[in-house]
Amino acid sequence: MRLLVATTNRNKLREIRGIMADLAIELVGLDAYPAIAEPDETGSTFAENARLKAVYYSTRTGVPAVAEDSGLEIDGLGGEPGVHSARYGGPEAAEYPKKFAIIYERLRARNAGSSSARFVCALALVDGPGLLFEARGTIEGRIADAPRGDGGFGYDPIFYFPPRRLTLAQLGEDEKAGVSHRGQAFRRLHDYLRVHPEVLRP
Ligand code: ITT
Repeated sequence: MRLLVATTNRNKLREIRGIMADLAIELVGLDAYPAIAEPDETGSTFAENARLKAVYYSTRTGVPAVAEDSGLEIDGLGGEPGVHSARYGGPEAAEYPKKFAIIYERLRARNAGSSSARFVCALALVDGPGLLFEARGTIEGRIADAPRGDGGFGYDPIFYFPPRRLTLAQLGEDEKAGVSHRGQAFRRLHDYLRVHPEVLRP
């Protein structure tokens, strides 16, 4: 059984492979389909974008696909960067330290200091245009007073997780997956596929 993990983000792919490792499913990455251009993520919610990406890749490859859309919601910034997390700050802020600087500056301007925040992950499993399964995961925390840690990726260094008194970038990969938004959503998919393997056509 094959399942296309439809993400261009290598860090996500590594985390997802770790979570799904014990299932007898061949997980194929998008590097197997280099000719397919990325879709525009035009949805206004994480769930819409996850569905859009999964259907886009599954209909072009003929393989069942799972896609996820994720991001950081900062309450002190009205939920920003949200669905715009990957491109927050525009092309001049392609590097994450620049995105962090923008966030700290905007939080200071609003006197919002160490705002509460959460990571959200929505995933969609599809076969062609047909939706098979959806799941969502969230992790609650705060914006750290300064970036810390060099594990993980993206916004992990500025996401302080109170139960561990560390940022997500200071947790090991397995430890992060055990508590993270993506870990929660993909464990739900894992449990669904363990019970319903027949939805992935051989
Ligand atoms: P695909 O759309 O191809 O999956 P992408 O990186 O563009 O890859 P998204 O549009 O879902 O993915 O953007 C998610 C962004 O949210 C990601 O690039 C990070 O900036 C942030 N993000 C999501 N999960 C994260 C995590 O676990 N740790 C840190 N940052 C995360």
